[in-house]
Amino acid sequence: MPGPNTAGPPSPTLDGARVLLVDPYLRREDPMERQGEEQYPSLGVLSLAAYLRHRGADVRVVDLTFERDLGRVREALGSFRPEVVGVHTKTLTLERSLALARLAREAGAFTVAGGPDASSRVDRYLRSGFDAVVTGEGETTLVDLVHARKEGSTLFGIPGVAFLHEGSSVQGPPRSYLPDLDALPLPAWDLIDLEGYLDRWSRLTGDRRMAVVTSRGCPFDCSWCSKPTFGRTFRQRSVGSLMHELAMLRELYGVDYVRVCDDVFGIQRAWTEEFLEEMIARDWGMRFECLSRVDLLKPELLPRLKRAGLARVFLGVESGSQKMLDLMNRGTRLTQVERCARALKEHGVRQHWFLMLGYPGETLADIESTVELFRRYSPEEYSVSVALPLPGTRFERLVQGSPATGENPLLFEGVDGEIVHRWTRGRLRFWRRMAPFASHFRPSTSARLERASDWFGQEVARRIVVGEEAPQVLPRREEPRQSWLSRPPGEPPRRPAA
Ligand code: B12
Ligand code: SF4
Repeated sequence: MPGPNTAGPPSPTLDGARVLLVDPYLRREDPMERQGEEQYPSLGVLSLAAYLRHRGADVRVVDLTFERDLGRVREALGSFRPEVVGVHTKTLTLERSLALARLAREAGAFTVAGGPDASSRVDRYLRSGFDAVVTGEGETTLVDLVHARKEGSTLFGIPGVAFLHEGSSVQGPPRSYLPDLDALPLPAWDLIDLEGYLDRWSRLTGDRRMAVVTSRGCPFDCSWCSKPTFGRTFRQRSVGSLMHELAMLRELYGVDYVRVCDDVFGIQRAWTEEFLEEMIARDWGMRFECLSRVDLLKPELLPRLKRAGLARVFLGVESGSQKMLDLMNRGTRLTQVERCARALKEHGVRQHWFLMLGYPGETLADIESTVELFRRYSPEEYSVSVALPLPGTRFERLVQGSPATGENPLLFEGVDGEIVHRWTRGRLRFWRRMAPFASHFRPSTSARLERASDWFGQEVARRIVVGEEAPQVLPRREEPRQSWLSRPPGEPPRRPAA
C-alpha cells in the first residue's frame, strides 16, 4: 500500500496517538444527491490522514458516503477508542457532524471540526458540541493539536485552532499556508474503501475514476466566491509530484480517468504546458476532467489538451450579460466565452456550464441574454445556481448595507423570483433538448423557432412582471433557501466549486 513519499517539514512526533477522521457525507440521506453520480472521497480527509500517519499517529478513517447510518462510527469508537475524533464539515452535513460530536464525546474522545463549513462559522461548531475547530488548511494545525492533547499542554496560541475558554471563543493566530505542496505525503487511499468508489464508477461509466488536486487556492476574486479554507492564495504542485501520484493510482488501483479537483485548473500557463507534455509523452490512455475559466482555456491549447486526455470541462460561464459578469467581478469577457465554447466543440471536449441567477443588478433582459448565449452554444451539460451571499464574501458586504441583509436574493420586486428561476430553467432545458435536432433544421425553421422562443419568453416575462420597468433583483429578508445546494430530479449535477 502507498506510504508517504517525502520526509515533509519537521513537526512533532505523535507517538501512536489514536485519531479517527470522519467524512460525514451520507449519500442516501441527501435526497438531491441520491440521484447524483459524481462521488469521490474527500481528498482533505485523505491528506490529513496521510500527514498524521507520517507524523507517527495511529489513524483510522470512517467514510460514511455509502453507509446506511452512523453504525461504523459507533463501531470504531468502541473498538479503536480514539483519543481525538476529527470531522470534515460541509454546510450540507452540519446536523450529522453535530451528532457525531455528541457520540464521540460520550465515548470520551476530544472532538475537532475542520473543513469549509467549520472554517466559516467557528462559533456554531464550538457551541454545539465540538471541543475545537481547525480553520483553513488542516495538516500542520491538526498535528500540533493532537500533539498538545497527547502532551496535555494548552491549546492557547496554536495557530489555526479555536476553542471555548470560560464560555468565550478563543482563536489562535492564523496558520500560515504550507509553502510546498510537494512535501505532502500521498493521500491515504488505503484507509478507505477506494475499491467501492472505483467499482461504482466502473458500473456507471466503464471508467475507474478518482480525484486529485494539482494546486490549492485561487487568485481570482469573484464577488460571490467563498474561500474559507485556502483564501486567495495559490500554490501549485510540481508536475513531477502529480505524475507520481497518477502513476501510483494507475498501478495500484487501475485508475484510468481523473477528476482534477482544483478550484481552477490551468492558472500557470508554463505548468499547464509541462503537464500536457508529460501526459502526451506517457501515453497512458488516461482521461481527465477539470474546472477552468474561459480566459485560461486558450484555443491554441485545445489540440494538446485533447491529446493529453481532456474529456470534460466545467466552466463558470455564469451569465450571458457582460454587465453581470462585470458586477460579479468575474474578470471574463463574453467574447472569451464564445471563443472557448467554440474551440471545445471543435475538439470534441464535453462542456458543463455553471450559470448563476439572481445576482444583484440582474434584470430580465440580462436573463434573456443568458438564455440566448446558451441557445447559441448549447453545452452538453449545465447547472443553474442561485446567487447566495456566503459569509466573508464581497457579495455579502454588498447586501449588508441594504435594509435586508437578504440571504436569498433571487427576488424581483413585485415578482416571485422562484417563478423567474423555474421559467429560466425550463427554457434552458428546452434548448438543451432541441440541440441534437438543431443541425437537421433548415435555417429558416431555426430562425422561426428562435423568434417564437423570444416572443414566448418576453410574453411570459411581461405577465409575471408588475410594472413597466424591467425589475432589479433586490435582496429581501427571508429565511435562507439552500437551492444552491440542491437540484431537482433530472437536472445535471450542481456546481462543485465556487
Ligand atoms: C472537489 C469538490 C467536490 C467533489 C468531491 C467532493 C469530496 N468528496 O471532497 C464533488 C464534485 C463530488 C463535490 C460535491 C459536493 N460539493 Co464540493 N467541492 C469540491 C472542491 C472544488 C475541492 C475540494 C477538495 O478536494 N479540496 C482539496 C482538499 C485538500 O481540501 P479540503 O477538502 O478543503 O481539506 C482541507 C481543509 O479544509 C482542512 N480540513 C478538511 N476537513 C477537515 C477535518 C478536520 C478534522 C480538520 C482538522 C481539518 C479539515 O484540511 C484539509 C487539508 O488541508 C471544493 C472547493 C474548495 N476549494 O474547497 C468544493 C466544496 C467543498 N464543495 C461544496 C459543496 C457545496 C458540495 C456539494 C454539497 C454540492 C452538491 N450538493 O452537489 C457536494 C457534496 C458531496 C460530498 N461528497 O461531500 C462547497 C462546500 C461549501 C460548504 N460550506 O459546505 C465547496 C467549498 C465549494 C464552494 N465554495 O461552494 N465537491
Ligand atoms: S469562482 Fe472560481 S475563479 Fe472565481 S474566485 Fe472563486 S474559485 Fe476563483
